[in-house]
Formats: sequence, C-alpha cells, structure tokens
Amino acid sequence: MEKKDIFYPDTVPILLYNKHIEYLKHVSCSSYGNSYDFKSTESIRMSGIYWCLTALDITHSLKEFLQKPANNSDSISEEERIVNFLLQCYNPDGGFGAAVGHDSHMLYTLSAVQILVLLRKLDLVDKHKIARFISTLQQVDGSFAGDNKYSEIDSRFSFCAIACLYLLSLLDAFDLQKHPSSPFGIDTNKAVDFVLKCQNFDGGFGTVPGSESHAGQVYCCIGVLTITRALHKIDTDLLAWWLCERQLPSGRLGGLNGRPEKLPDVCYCWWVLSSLKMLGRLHWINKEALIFYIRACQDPETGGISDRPGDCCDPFHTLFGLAGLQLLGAASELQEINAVFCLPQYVVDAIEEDCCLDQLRAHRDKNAK
Ligand code: GRG
Repeated sequence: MEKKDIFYPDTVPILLYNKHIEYLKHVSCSSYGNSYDFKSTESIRMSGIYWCLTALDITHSLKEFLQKPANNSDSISEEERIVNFLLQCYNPDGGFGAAVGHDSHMLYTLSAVQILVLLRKLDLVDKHKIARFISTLQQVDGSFAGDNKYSEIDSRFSFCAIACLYLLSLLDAFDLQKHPSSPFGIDTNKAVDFVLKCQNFDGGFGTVPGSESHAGQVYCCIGVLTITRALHKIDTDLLAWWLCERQLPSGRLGGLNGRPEKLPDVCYCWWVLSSLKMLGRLHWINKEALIFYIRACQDPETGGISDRPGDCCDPFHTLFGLAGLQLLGAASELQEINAVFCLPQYVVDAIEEDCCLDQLRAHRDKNAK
C-alpha cells in the first residue's frame, strides 16, 4: 500500500440500484428542504439539483419523481417547483446564480442549462441572452472568468462556456471567426489556445498555464478540445498514461486520486474515466479494481455513494459513482451517460438532432430565396 492510501473491506455489495433511487428521491424531494444538509449547501444549490436530476435520470426514475406533488400538496409538482426555482435564479444579465438572489456565475449557468435540457425546458429562457452573458466573460487571452465581479480565471470556466454554448446550440452562431461582424460572440480559436497552454510536461492540465495537473481540470480541458474538435493537438498517450497513474495500488487495487500523493475519491472515477473515454483509452484502466472501489463506497443502509468507504454519502459522489460504473460497463441497469457533458446520452442525441434539423431548415430557406 502506498503512503497516501486507504484500506478496503474484503467483500463489497453489488450495485444497490433500488437503494440509490430511494436515496436520490429523498435528497431531491421538497420535504428535504428543512434539513441541515440542504440549508448548508445553498451556495452550490443549482449544481446540487443538476447532480440529483441527472442521477435520477440515469436510474430511470426522473419522470416519476418530477410528476410527484411537491410539499405533499396537489397544487404544484416537483418539476414545477424546480423550474420556478431555476427561473428565480435567472438574472437580468443573462446568467444564473447558485440560488435565489445570488450573482450570476459560469458554474451555475452551466448547471442551469444542463437542468433545462434535461427537463426539455430551454424555451422558457432567452438562449441568446445566456450566450451573451457567457461571451462577456471571455478575456483577451482566450480564457474565461467565472463571473463579472471577481474575474477568477480557471480552465473549468472555459469548459462551462464552451459546453453551455454547445448545449444551447449556439456554439457556431457565437463564433466570432465565423461571424466577425457580430456584436457578441467568443473567439473559439483563442479559447482552445488558452486550454492548450494549461497542459503540463507530465501530460496533465491545470487551472491556468503553469499550475499543477489535476484530473478535474483534465476533464474540463479535454472536454473543450473534444467539443471544438481540437483533440488532435495534444499527445493523447502521454495524458492517458498520467490519468492511469491515478489508480492506487492498495489492497485489491482500486480507487483513483486527482493528482499524485493524494487519497482516492469516487468523483475521480468520473473526471478520469470520462477523460479516458474522450481519448479512446478507457481500456487502459484496471476496470475490475475500480468497480470494486466504487461498490465499496456505497451505503447499504441509506443508499447513496461517498468519496471513500465508510464516509457520508452525498449527491455529488452518488452521481459520479453511478456514472463511473456506467462508463465501466458495470451497471446494465443504468442509462448510457455522455462522457463530455455528463448528461444521459439520449438527451445529448436529442439536442444534436434538433440542431441538425434547424441547420437543414435554414439551408432550405436560404435556397428557396
Ligand atoms: C458537467 C460534470 C460537469 C462539470 C462541470 C465545474 C466543472 C465542470 C468541473 C470541475 C472539475 C474539477 C476541478 C473537479 C475536481 C473537484 C474536486 C474534488 C476538487 C478537490 O480538490 P482538492 O485539492 O482534492 O481538495 P484532492 O483530491 O486533490 O485532494
């Protein structure tokens, strides 16, 4: 066992599918709103809703949950409650805050857009206004700030910007290279150049050029390069090797850490596996050992998945544990997940089909003139 590692139990349960659905419904439900855990997570509320709804969807239980009456009343469904909350977080600048009254931020704008596409409710918002908000956050070097107030720069925000524009089907329309006279837009080439500068000698990526490689940042940077079709610009094998080195050799092998000398954590099953999938190197990881690790992090009593065996469960680790098992092909009960957007594959397919249809219609109308 390495210096920074953990012990595992000898036996672990199989995937506790029904227990996880129970847990997810419990923490997503309006009646959970009075709990300490709920109140203390207000600053990340929008992302919390995205994690829960995505996990409910890949466990085939979203529809049923959304139709339930909220607060045990007949007047409003859980879906209406969530949509009302989301619209209250939609700010006049076009972005979304984490909760009602919070300033717009790139992180929560992506979560809100992900929720809207999951619920098929994008028509409730002004897509162009959201895209304009995102475009105002691009800096001269191509990077993106998280908000207009503190201007923190991070490759996470590059991913949020590019992923949002793609999910809104506005990535092309907002590309200044393609529409140079447009008053709003982003420079996609510069966005890619910035992300490429975040790659280190070890193959990994950091928050900004020169900062330490971290698996979470790798996911974001590889996501940007995948969406913009620029993945060929990096040394794939070097990065895939660094990602595989995240697997710790403890006990029966297993969990992944986010950077050298750190403890394993279930969330890296997502950040590392989705990156390997985008790179076409998912088969490089020891799948059996990782499946064992994720299963060991399940709570057999309450359902839900935690970061490490025996810790408390939460929606973040539950989503990424389930999504990791799905990518590993170890959970036939789950719906396929898209490795770039962390949304059910059928949701991403529907967006791409709608976008193709719109392009065909535009082409037909242009030719008819
Ligand atoms: C669509 C899934 C999705 C995400 C949106 C915000 C974002 C894009 C990605 C975040 C990527 C990231 C940086 C993940 C890492 C999260 C994490 C557990 C950070 C913990 O960092 P440390 O330093 O932990 O506290 P370690 O494990 O290094 O000790």
